[in-house]
Amino acid sequence: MADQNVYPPSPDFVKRACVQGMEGYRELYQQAESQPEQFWGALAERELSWSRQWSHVFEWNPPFVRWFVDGKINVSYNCLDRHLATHRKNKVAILWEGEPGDQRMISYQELHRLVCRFANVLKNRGLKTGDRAIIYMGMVPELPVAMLACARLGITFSVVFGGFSAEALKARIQDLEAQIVITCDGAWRRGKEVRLKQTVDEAVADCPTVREIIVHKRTGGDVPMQAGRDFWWSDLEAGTSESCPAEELDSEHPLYVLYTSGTTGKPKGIVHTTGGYLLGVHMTTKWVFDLRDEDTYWCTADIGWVTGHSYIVFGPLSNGATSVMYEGAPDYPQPDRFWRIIEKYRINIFYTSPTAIRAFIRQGDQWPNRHDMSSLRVLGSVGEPINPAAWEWYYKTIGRERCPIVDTWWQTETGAIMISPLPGAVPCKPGSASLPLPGILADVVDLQGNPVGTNREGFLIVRRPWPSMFRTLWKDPKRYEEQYWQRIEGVYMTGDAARRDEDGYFWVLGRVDDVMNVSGHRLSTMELESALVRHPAVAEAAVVGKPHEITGQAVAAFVTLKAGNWDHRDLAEDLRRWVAHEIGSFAKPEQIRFTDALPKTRSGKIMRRLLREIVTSNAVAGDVTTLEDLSVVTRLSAQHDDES
Ligand code: 7RM
Repeated sequence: MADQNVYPPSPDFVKRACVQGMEGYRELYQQAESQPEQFWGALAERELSWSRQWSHVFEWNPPFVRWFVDGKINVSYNCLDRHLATHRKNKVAILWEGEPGDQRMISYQELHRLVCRFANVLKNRGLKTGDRAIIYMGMVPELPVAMLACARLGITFSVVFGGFSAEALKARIQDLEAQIVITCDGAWRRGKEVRLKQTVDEAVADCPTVREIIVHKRTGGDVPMQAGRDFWWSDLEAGTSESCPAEELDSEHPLYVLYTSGTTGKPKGIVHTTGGYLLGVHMTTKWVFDLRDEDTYWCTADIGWVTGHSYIVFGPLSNGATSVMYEGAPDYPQPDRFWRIIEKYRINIFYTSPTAIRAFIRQGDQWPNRHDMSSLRVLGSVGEPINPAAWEWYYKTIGRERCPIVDTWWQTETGAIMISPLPGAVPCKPGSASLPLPGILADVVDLQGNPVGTNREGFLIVRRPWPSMFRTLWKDPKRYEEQYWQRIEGVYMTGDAARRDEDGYFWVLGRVDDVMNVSGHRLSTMELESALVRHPAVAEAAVVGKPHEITGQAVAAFVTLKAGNWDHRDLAEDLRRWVAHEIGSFAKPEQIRFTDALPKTRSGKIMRRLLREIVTSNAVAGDVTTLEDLSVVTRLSAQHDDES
């Protein structure tokens, strides 16, 4: 710890920054803490366009909160219409590059037109405020167009990541009781077509609420269209009006639901609403990325995850930024695709994940070194803790020691960035997300809610509601209350462990529950285990995260089999395919070990902690006194890695 590097912003950077120096940061933080109503009220008034003023800034009936009570606002209006009366009307809003190399530069005027026309399509199909849409598309501009069109009308949407299988898609459509699915024929990934419409067809077979499917043509692949149910986007759009007034929506109208893994097999529908969410993503985009009007900004996330919602679509567009969107894989056709994009469009702000960074490190410095990336000014990281070695590489090899790195800690639930350096204010320490943003009263506590001491490990919590926080779980307010607000009375429990150092910096250590993080995708052990035991050969399964150089964690599965004559090698392959089918390919176990028993406590709980030790070090050093049968562990530790 003692010889740890600290990187303060350069004096030049500070001079031009939106929040300047530690004094600037402290002043904002102090205002937000001591007078939250005035602080957020003034920002909402200055930064957003409302069609009706609110009566109260917030109303806190723990654990439920409402922000900008009685206010009326529209997210699509704030991301589009209000820029049309400014110098931004012909500015590029979405700068898109397809995987095959095609390009589109869509100005704010043009994006507004596309959104209005598609909103009219939805209206013509009979959809209205309060209805629900599922969006299952690849990374094409029509994806944000669909989101903004829904937002314009108050149709609550849920974007489902294109990597999810038909089963996973079906569960989300059913839970949301969606009337419509918006999709593409396919998407390009590493030169191959991912057939999205085919997956939708499989999924909707069991979804009686779905009346229609709208299909945007991206790949031109062969897709069967069911008459009366399936429609091409372009056919419906032909001849529709370019004008569509934005609905004046209640500040608490549900904007979207995003499903995320919890500790049970059933994914949770995180509900985000309108006014507070927009203010949160708007302000954090400005503060954290130090966004300037002339910047070209690129967040490499997929819009299927919250990072894409908040920091490709709503945060940047609300600020009138140029947001870059790339369709395909980072290593296609070669490992320098990202660096080519940075050079070609002179990207100024680049926001990616530790998983991606670790993959780049492995490919070698020759790939970034052959590109001119001097346009870069701010680098960002999100999704997992970034290990100091990867941080240093990112700083030197990508930022050429000129760019602050904002290590942004937040969650699907928090809606917006919570803990991160402000690049012109807070000195960076590699591996630490540093200090909480204004209005975020974060702390590290024990189970009684008492702060633990300096450098002590504890639960990361937040004491006060903030504008962009989720409001509830879709159709499950009870689970919302129990899971997030009652474990430690009266505070928001993040589910992460953390410690604070002598400077008050937060070091996030990872999840305290049984949730894994593979390539920045959240996966619950329960979800994976329930998928595995649905396979006819499997008796029991236990899944743990195994540290992985590139993806952070990889899925390791321990499986006991039903009686029968199984060929382990074939079966392991079959189980991987099975998981890909049940959840998605990203969830495939890297390692499957067959065993005759799982280590369990006397009360029958699988001791995943021991399995974690086994996959990490092939030995068990921790406490085994609650174990029912010690020989199980001895046998498992003696097995080799590839013994499947
Ligand atoms: C944005 C996002 C949330 C979980 C969170 C953490 C982990 C995310 C960081 C991080 C350490 C970071 N939403 N996490 N960012 N851990 N440092 N900068 O990732 O809902 O999908 O995941 O991800 O465990 O609780 S998420």
